[in-house]
Amino acid sequence: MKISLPDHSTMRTKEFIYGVATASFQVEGDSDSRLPCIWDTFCATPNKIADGSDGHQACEHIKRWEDDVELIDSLGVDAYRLSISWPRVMHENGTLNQSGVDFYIALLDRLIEKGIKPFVTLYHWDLPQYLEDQGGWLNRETAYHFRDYADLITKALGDRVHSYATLNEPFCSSFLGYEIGIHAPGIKSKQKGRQAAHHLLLAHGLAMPVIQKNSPNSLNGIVLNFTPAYPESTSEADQKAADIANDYFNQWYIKPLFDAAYPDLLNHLPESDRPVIQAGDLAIISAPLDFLGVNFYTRSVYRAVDKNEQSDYDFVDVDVPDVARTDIGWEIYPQAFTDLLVDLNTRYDLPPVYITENGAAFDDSIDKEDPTHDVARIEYYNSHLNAVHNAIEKGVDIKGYFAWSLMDNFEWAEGYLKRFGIVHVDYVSQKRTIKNSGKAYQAFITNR
Ligand code: IFM
Repeated sequence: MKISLPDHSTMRTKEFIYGVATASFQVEGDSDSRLPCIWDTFCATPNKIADGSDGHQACEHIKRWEDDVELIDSLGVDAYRLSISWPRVMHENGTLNQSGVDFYIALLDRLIEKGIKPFVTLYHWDLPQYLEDQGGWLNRETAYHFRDYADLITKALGDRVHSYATLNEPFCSSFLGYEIGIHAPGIKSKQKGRQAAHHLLLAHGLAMPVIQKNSPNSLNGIVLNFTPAYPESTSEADQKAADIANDYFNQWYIKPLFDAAYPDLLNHLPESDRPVIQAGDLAIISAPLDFLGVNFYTRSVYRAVDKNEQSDYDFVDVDVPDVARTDIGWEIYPQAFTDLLVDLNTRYDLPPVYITENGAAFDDSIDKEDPTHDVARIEYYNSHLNAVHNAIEKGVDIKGYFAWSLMDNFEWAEGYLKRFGIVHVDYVSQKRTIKNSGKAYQAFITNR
């Protein structure tokens, strides 16, 4: 099994950027040398993480980063997407923690030496705990703290960064963290979920001009995740349910960026669930972007709520039977990737798009003899890269693709049980072994 695209595909040229991605909390470990963050607290709370694990050790990337850069280089990729740990580079008094900054400077310098373009995300969910203690993303002030952190860190990193993303997946930070509480900080409230989303987007909008000023030569933008919503049937009611879910989970995060407005759905929410939005906020949020990062994994299917049914929302998430799924239970449906990209391109005046995450969890340990035999993951990459190719053929300006993830790592509420890596990590010895999917990706990239 190998990865292949049609001969004429622009994704087979050197202009198209291929990379691998990770995030600070998921790989770094060495939590003693930084401030505590909301995920340390969440992991320390009983029954929040499937295997009761935490990020104290993770992949020991802080200790092993030099070997990890060699590993990245050996894959032949053009770029590496990483995130900066806010609690590692900032002190509580709002000044930079130079030893944390020095770690990233050394890492970025080594990547550049190897000809690997650094794509840096400034916030991949590890909010310093002291800010959560002041209300976290429910406190408007956190958006201003983010702007100040973005200002200091982008100045400190100089011209080393090829691309900055302000946030990774504000949907996850707000909906999973503050609305249904399955991610840190574990709060459950519809109003708070929407409020956190608004303050995250505000943080992004406040930081954008600062980053553009400090780092005018990098590509600066944001990374959003999308789970396209499909109706269970062709009925009008199911279509409406899917449209509402789409507005609630997807358009909510992108429409303010490009249209300076939330979906109309905002006005249909009960007053008590609506976020507080100040005059001028949407103008800040809709600051121009150099690129949009799109993360895609799966789709969802919805139906209308039955008359006699109790439901928290105006749609019901349908568990489609008998479909191919990854180990995390997500349906494998690459057509939704093409549909999504074409739909976004139709709805909005998009800047160049980078696929900043795509990949799959599979239980590689099923083959205990050789966990690197991950044919299903190669199939996933092949079908999804072809889905991206199809979107380009339909006119979407897509410039790059990042596999999630470089290596197995801490998969949030799933702990270390779900493996997304194209490199296997033995968490006891910390040995890294390139899986067959990593070899297939490497062969595909080097044969361009
Ligand atoms: O591991 C995560 C990543 O941190 C953000 N996007 C989705 C991935 C898989 O769940």
